[in-house]
Formats: sequence, C-alpha cells, structure tokens
Amino acid sequence: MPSQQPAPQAVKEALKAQIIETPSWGYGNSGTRFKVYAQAGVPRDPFEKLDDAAQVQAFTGVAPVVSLHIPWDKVEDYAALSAYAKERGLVLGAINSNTFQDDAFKLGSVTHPEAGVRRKAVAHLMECVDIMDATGSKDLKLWFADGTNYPGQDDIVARQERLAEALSEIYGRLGDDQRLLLEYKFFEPAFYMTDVPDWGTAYKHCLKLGPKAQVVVDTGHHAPGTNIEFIVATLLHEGKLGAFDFNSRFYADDDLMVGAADPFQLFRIMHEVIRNGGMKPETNVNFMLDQCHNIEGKIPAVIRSVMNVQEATAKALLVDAEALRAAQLAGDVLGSNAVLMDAYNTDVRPLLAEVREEMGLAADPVAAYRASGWQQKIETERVGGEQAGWGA
Ligand code: PSV
Ligand code: MN
Repeated sequence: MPSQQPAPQAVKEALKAQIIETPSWGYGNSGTRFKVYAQAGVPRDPFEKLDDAAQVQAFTGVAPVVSLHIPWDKVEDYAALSAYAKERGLVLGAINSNTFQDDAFKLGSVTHPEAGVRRKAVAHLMECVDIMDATGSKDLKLWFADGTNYPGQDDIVARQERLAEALSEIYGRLGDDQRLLLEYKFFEPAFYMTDVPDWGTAYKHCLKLGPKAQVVVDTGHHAPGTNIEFIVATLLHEGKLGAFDFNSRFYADDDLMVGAADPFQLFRIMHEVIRNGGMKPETNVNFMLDQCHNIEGKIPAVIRSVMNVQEATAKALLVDAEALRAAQLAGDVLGSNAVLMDAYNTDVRPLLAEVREEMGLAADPVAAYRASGWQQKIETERVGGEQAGWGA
C-alpha cells in the first residue's frame, strides 16, 4: 500500500524557514594547486562579495547569511561591513579562521612545537573573536591544517595537548552567545598525520571544552565510503553538531557543488538531520556551504548549491516517518528501505517551484539570475583592481 505522505503545507513551511549560509570565498577566484583561473566580474573586495551574495539571496530567498574568512575578508571597519550587508538584506555569519597561510605555520599553528608560534596562532584566533564582536557573528569556525608529513616528525600526544591548551584559551574568550565550531579533515595539507583528522577527535576536544564547543561536518573531509550520515546522527544525538560545510567530492577535498557527486548521500544526511531534530531552530545547526567554483560561473553555482540542499531537504521532509517506524519495528527490511526510496525518488522540483512562487520568487532561480543582467553588469563594471581570491 502506498504510504501516507506528510502534509505538503508543513513541508513547504519548513522549506521556507530553512537558512543556508554561503561562503564569501565561493564568490572569489579559486583553483587547484596547479592553476587559479581568473573569471570576469569577480569581486575585488569583501563588499563586492556581499553584493554577489545578495544576488543569491534575491533569487533563492533562503541564503541571507554570509560566512567570512579572515584574513581574506579583512577590512578596516567591520561594523561598516556589517551595515553594508544589512542594507542588502544580509547578515554576516561564521568567522572562519586561517592558520594555514603564514610561513610561521609550516610545522603547525596551535600544535607547533615552539610556544612563540602557538602564541601567534592563538592571537589570530583571538582577533577572529574580536571581529565576531564587531560583526555580531555567533560562530567561530576553526579548521587546523596542522599535522605532520613524516613518521616521527613530532609527538602525536604532545600535539593534542598543545591543541587542547589553545582551544581552551579561545573558549574562555567567547561571549555567552558565541560558539566555537571545530572542523575535522582526514588528510591534507599534512599527509602522514593530521591533528584533527576525524569526528572522534573533534568531538573529544569539544566535549572537554563545554557546551559552547561543537563539531563541524565538512562533507568533503572523509575517506571514501565513510557513512557520513552516521556521524551526523551521532553528533546530533549528543548535542554536538554545530554546523555543516557542504560540498561534494569525487576523490579528495574537491569542494564541488554540494549534491553534485552524490545527491543520494546528501538526502541520507538530510534525513538524519530531520529525524534527529537538526532542522529545529533551537538545535542551532548552521547549514553552511564551503565550496570553490573553479571552472564554473560562481554566482549561478552558489544558487545551484542552495537549490541542491533544498531538493535534498524537501525529499527528506517527505519521508513518511510513521510508516518508516512501523516498518522498522516490524523488521520489514525491504519495506523500511522502500519508504526512504519513495521519498528520494519523488520529483520535488514542482514543490520547490511552488514554494518559491509563494515567497514571491521566480520558480527557476538560475534562469532568473541569468535574465537579471547582473552577470553582464559586474563583468563590465568590475575592471581594474585586484580580484579577490584565496591568497594561496
Ligand atoms: C579546509 O579544507 C576547509 O574546508 C576549511 O573549512 C577552510 O576554512 C576552507 O576549507 C577554506 O576553503
Ligand atoms: Mn570546510
């Protein structure tokens, strides 16, 4: 018997309330270690990045928050940047730290064997919290490139202790409504041993720090075959999932548009998010994109990523939870799998088109962006100056 679908109105309301945070660096030039291809019209400063982010928000209606990366988005006056965002219907979101592009950090930042280098890294992280105070940002996102390339290069446990010490100093500096979000990555740029390689290590540190420390799941930071939805379910159940860095990978940390490589995986992740209360505002999961658009147009790619998250979310919202539970309790292996697959195989594009129209938006955001003339405008106007990029 076909299962009872959840009420479409509730699904629509959940989709309208969803917020997807876009990364400032997704609007700038990026590439691989082989080549960064410049694109016409790319922003030259953080203000122009916000102008582009405002386009994504204008056409999707669910992307009003923009993550900053320091020092890539360093400005003289963060209150002015915040006000500029506000005038465009945006707010500044997570502050992403960067302890990986200074020569001093060659052997590590907060885990470096020299105390002086560790102090330099902590000073940068403290500066990031100062910036949060000025922008009103609530999340400090920490990703450490720290690790070693050769067995025996440094002591594994000593590095963990140095990391814990630095994290606890930063944690102590946070305001009551600010969080520290710790991101893990299983390799790169260190190849032998990474100091925060997996969710277990990130979770261990966050647990010791306290309730204002939570884990970031970057979907591109796992070994092939990892069951990411298990990690998501577990962290949510433990109250320790702070954020996603959404993107797609085929081989490594490819930073492709989320949902491009494996939309079924994204659906499975969103199913666990919904099943475990991760969409509730009080759970406070930050759904961020962390992507670099190297060969494709940047603004339409960010729009497409937002739409991919919406499609996976819509399908996950359509899972008949009652039927799933009943089939699971009955030990009905095929029946329970069929409930999930029914939802996954639903074409949610008409539903999302309706949602957008009810929000006063065009049904097809990419087509609307292309017709808007914004791309032509920035390609004509943004000439001269230095285009924003990684600073790699
Ligand atoms: C590291 O690969 C990472 O995922 C971290 O989130 C960084 O902040 C970001 O990429 C930079 O693109
Ligand atoms: Mn990331």
